[in-house]
Amino acid sequence: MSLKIYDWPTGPFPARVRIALAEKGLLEQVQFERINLWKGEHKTAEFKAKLSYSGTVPVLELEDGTIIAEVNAIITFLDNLDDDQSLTGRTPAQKGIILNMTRRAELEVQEVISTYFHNATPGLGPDVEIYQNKEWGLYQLAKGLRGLRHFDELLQKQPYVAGDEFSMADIALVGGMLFAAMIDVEVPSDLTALFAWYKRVQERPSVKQQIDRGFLDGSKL
Ligand SMILES: N[C@@H](CCC(=O)N[C@@H](CS)C(=O)NCC(=O)O)C(=O)O
Repeated sequence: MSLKIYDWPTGPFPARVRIALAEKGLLEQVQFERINLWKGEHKTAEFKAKLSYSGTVPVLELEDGTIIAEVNAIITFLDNLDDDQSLTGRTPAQKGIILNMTRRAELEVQEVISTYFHNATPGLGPDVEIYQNKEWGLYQLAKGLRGLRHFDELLQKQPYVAGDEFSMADIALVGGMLFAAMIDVEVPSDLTALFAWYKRVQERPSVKQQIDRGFLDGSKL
């Protein structure tokens, strides 16, 4: 099987798909094609028509030309290629809880930090950021910090974001931590359960590889 991913190598959203690929032993089967976000290649009419109407990466293309965009959709596809749905849940209840907690990690952490980046910082530059609202961006940053505190409280009671096992929900929270690091959002040091969890998930080669990759191209973005 050969898979193609339209990618931004330093991006915290594509990093989540790389973690899932490594978990499923599929990293070597993927060809990555770089989309230059600084040049707005993800906002062209062609990209939106062929790959993702939302104008974001990553996007997966299968051998037969089938397109799957959105991190959770891509991870769900990858997790269903074998008989062990280790990332998205093996029982109906696990599937529900994992999706619930994955969306929570996105809505309360990664996506709001991303909104802060695109609205209250120069983001991807004036050619790409055609509308910015600094006040909204700062409001979202505060929400993201509250979200991290919520996950710290949750992780005082359970080892992983969706319960006893590592899952797609942990990958989503790692995405939030990576985004925070990339744009220098400081995670409060008193969130000790969150940091203990971050250390624990880095015992997995899939996660450690992504953190050790650091930020490519010599710059953070
Ligand atoms: N909801 C999307 C979000 C993806 C996303 O925001 N990706 C970033 C790359 S790390 C992006 O394409 N940003 C460009 C932009 O928002 O202009 C998903 O889960 O795939």
